[in-house]
Amino acid sequence: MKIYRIGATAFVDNEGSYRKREIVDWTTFINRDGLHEFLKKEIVDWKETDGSFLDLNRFDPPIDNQEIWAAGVTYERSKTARMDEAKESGGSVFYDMVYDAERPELFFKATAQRCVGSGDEVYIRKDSTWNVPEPELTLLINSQGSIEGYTIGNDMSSRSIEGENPLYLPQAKVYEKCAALGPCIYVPKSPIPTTTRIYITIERDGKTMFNEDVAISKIKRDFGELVSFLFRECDFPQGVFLMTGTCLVPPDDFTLKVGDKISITIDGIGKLVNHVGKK
Ligand code: DO4
Ligand code: MG
Repeated sequence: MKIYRIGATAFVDNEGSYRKREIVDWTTFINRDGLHEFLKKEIVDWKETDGSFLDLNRFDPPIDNQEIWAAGVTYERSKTARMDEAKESGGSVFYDMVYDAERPELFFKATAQRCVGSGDEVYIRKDSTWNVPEPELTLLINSQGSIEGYTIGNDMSSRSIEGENPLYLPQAKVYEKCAALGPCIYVPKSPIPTTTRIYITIERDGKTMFNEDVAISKIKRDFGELVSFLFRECDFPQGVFLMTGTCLVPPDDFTLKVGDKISITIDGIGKLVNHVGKK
């Protein structure tokens, strides 16, 4: 089942049959144990609709007041890219260490206010010379620490700022429109399969600049392990979204430009599309 949010209305796609209803409190709606089972029963009373809403090219991010966190250096490709970018600053060693350490890298990525949905613009920092999207499978975790759904995340990043000094990570990662989530929350009956693939395409003036894909089985860490570290000393009364890290890194001579189109697809979930805009 997939939940899309358009304004105050939730649309549920239940394997090709569609229902909709106005949702007064999005947090109460998504933050629960057994979201899949709940939805199955709940939507019986919702209004039937057709699938034409899927033709819209904009969806609200499926978030209310949850925090967005991110895991880093969870794939080998992320480790090597960051070791290269931090060579001059002497920061490479930290990426190497964290990849093998027991404690994963977890960082605060965004408030809902800094997050956009599919069809919205994301921004790049004006004080950054090297900017990339990071396509990441994103977990919806409820307040009890249980993974209830999945969405697509874009962890927009400044590689020049991050490379200058690893201590600049919050500035490389957190700024206006630095995160995108969507187009929906995928709520399967069982955990997403490890054969699931993530695909990214970056287009400029209709020309493909970067196109790659990877299976999530390449991840070094278990999702349960990431969640358990995240919940160690933090409570999330409304639930939380956790981006699980990137494995798809454009070549070092590539940087995003205003107008670029970023399309991220994840099997089973759908496609998150954003253009790079300007503040
Ligand atoms: O350590 C820097 C950020 C890592 C990250 O965002 C990722 O691996 O996806
Ligand atoms: Mg990332």
